[in-house]
Amino acid sequence: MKLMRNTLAAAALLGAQALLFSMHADAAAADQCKLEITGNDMMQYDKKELDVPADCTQVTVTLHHSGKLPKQAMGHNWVLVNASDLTAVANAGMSAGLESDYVPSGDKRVLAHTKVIGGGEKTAVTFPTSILKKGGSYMYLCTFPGHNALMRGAFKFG
Ligand SMILES: [Cu+2]
Repeated sequence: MKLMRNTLAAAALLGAQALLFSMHADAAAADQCKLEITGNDMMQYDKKELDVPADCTQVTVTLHHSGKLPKQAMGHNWVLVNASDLTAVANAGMSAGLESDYVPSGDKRVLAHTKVIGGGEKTAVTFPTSILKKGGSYMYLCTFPGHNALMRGAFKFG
């Protein structure tokens, strides 16, 4: 019994150390690994490119909607894809509908995505950079029907 208690205590201690270590590691480049982008009522993102440094282990993208229109009329999301998949994902998203955030469920071409938001709202997505290749050619887009023609940009990692 005593042995088991000691083992548990040691495991808890190791866990705490691992947590502290990972918090510290994340803090090192935290700011550059957290990106912000805003969509508006004019069907535009405020950025044409997002850059993530190679030493980020994970990325958080926060999407803001600075407009006033509801998500049924001018909803925006943020969807990350390989550049070559952009049109296919935009088309598949259109069929998926608003209830699925215009993202086909289980679609492997979708690397990361937020939900759809309307004016005045914000949302975020966090994903590991282990799904990305350094120097790979990625793009982000809004998959609300018709928006990707204007709402797209380059996503660079490393
Ligand atoms: Cu949009």
